[in-house]
Amino acid sequence: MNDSLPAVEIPQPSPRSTRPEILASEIIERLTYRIGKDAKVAKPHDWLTAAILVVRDRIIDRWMDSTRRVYEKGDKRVYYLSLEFLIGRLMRDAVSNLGLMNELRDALASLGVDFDVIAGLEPDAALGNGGLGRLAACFMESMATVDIPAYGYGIRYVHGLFRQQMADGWQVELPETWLAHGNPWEFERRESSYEIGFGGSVETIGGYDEPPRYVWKPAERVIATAYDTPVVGWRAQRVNTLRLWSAQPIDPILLDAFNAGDHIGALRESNKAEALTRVLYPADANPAGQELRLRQEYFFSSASLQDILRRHLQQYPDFSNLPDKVAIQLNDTHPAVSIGEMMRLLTDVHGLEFDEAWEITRGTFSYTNHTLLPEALESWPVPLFERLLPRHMQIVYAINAKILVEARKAKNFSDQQIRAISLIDENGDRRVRMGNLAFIGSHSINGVSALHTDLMKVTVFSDLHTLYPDRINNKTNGITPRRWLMQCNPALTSLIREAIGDKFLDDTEALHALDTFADDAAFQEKFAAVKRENKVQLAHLVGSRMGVRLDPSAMFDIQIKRIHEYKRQLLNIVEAVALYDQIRSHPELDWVPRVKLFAGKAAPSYHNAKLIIKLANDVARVINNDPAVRGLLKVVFVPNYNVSLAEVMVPAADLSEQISTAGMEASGTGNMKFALNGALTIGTLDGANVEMRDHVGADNIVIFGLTAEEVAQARADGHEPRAIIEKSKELSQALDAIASGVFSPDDRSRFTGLIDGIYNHDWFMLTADFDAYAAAQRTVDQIWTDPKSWYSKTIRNTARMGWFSSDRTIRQYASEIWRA
Ligand code: B1N
Repeated sequence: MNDSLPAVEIPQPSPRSTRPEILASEIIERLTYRIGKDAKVAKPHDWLTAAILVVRDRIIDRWMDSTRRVYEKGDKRVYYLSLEFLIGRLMRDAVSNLGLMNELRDALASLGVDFDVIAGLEPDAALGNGGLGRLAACFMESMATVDIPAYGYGIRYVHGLFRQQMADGWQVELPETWLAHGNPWEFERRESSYEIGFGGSVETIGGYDEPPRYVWKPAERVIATAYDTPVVGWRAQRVNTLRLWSAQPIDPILLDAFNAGDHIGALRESNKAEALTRVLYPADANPAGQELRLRQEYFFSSASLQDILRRHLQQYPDFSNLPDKVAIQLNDTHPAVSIGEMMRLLTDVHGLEFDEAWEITRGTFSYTNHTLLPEALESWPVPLFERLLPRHMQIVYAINAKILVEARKAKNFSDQQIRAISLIDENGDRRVRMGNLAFIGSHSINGVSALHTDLMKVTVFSDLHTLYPDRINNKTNGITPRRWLMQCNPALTSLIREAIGDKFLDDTEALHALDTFADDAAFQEKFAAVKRENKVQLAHLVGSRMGVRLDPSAMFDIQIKRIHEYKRQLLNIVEAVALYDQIRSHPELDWVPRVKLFAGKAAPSYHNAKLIIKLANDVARVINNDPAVRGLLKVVFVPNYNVSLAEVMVPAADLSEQISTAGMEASGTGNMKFALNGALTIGTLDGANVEMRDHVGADNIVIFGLTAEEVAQARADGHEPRAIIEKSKELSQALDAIASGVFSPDDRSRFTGLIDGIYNHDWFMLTADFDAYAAAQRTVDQIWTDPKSWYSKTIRNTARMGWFSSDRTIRQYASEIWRA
């Protein structure tokens, strides 16, 4: 949205009606005049587009009003910079937050169209990999809900996260084409275009009797063009903007070359520019260290900063008040080069002195860390960084000199401490450390759960924490209760409203009132009926997509998230194999019928993750077809996990698997979604699980395994998996079965490497936690066999998860970091 106000009074359009008759007639109008289709021949897709266009008009009124308000009041603006926004579908969210659901349903019904059918056709906007990107999407919705003037900045990838297909149980990646039918939610903003440079050289001007000036002469340039999507808050009090950048060439075609017959060469520049924003890197807490990735990071950082500074100068004379009017949150280190870009723009372009620019920069930026995994901490080889961004390299050295001198003088830092806080990693090939840059350039550095924040202080950032002891703080993640309760679980939402009224719709912590119903037999019955109906729906989905029949009276035990060794899907699979052995050797026992459901994508280059998917599928085939199991255990790997699939699986879960090696999952947010929807959690004391236990009560969550401290101790003492395996009969049988090819008769050695890794080092402590995990699963079985106890616990989960609303998280960011 353009924030400048016209000088003359322009009449405003009258706000749009929300009456179903009017909605219906407008839908027909859009269908005819915007899409060019006669209602008689319109396809479901056309109806969807027409409906979105009508909904969009209702958003625009609020959108303009929100933009105007922040300008007039001179409010501080918050900018959330993220390489990922994992949004999913937008229609249900927008309609529900506008309060238009019943009206639109009626309008469509009067035209013979089913809202749910067309809503199901909308493609997911999957511009993210997993938790980090989904958190950004939840935050955007919550910032609009709690009325914070905020802009999300990111990249408009032509291809979001790949589509996962199964070929004989192996993951195959296919391109995803969410823009194929156009995107009615976005507005291209040609007027908001910026030039972005790469490479070239830096000229120094002056320097005798005045401070030198630096002029970067990039060798390559591309244009960044903005596409805006409105983000509607709950009850539409505020509509914010998600601004995504698309790369375009400066010259779409080199006509001279084309005319001279070089048809491919004529398009080379153009292709190179457009390649910048073509695909999302499919990396989740994995390294993505290619040059194109750094180009993407700089491209969107530079475009966003130019836009932010332009908007500021439209309203204020200079940048001295920037930290009072602008807060920029870096979502992990992916946009950390923004700190260098801010320094370049303030000094080279706007003429500020280095020290003044540095104060402004640090006052404006704050940084969220999302992982401690060493392989995910970004760093770039100095030669690459210097070649692509020569001026930024100089700025990095200048910042480094300033900080290291300060540390040495003021804090008497040792050589070892200096090496640790330096922006340049000197161990081996020299690299620019983006985490240290983000830390040093920010006034606030936050972790995403209490445990993760504590660990940040004693691991990666321990020396920087000594230097700046007031900067690290915690902001435990949250989830938006609109998408993750009200929209994905309407039946539970209605049941809660019947029981405790509507207050929780605006204040999620009001769910506490449900506590008094936890042991109420009549309420338990209704709660169980809602869960069962959600399970029936998931069973339909699995049946129609995969041809596998699920019994909704079995326990639905679900682990859905990216596939990663630290998340330990393998622990879950090995336990399934052990259980399979037990069921066959003790057919006389009362086994609890279970369905173990998995879903998740593996990074295409992550060999073991892909092997784990294959193992889940191989194990599923054997167990599901063995008559000796008598249907007591089923294993299902549901392909192509995405936000929309999560919206069906989360409400249908009885048991939520949150079993990462303690100390390794920064927070997790799926854990919160399940518990809010009335699942019991089986989990380790990792990430936000720790705080979930504090909120729901230790009796209402099943915790097992080593603590983060014990894991660190075990590793320091020299963990010996082989000795542990030998002591556990169940574990050794299960591992041997997998390693020897019981589940892979077509290739008996398929999993030997995977299992050897567990025998030889077991970095993720599967063996150390196996017995405790298996025992915890039998505890879960016991609770399940007493439905009164089961529902008493799961109702208390729903009642006590209100604190994990992202509205709470955002309020904490606003008051403690942004001061907005
Ligand atoms: O961020 C989520 C947390 O809830 C998860 O625990 C955490 O694993 C996740 C590089 C990442 N950390 N780091 C990433 C994503 C993409 C990439 O290229 C790292 N994702 C997380 C939200 O706080």
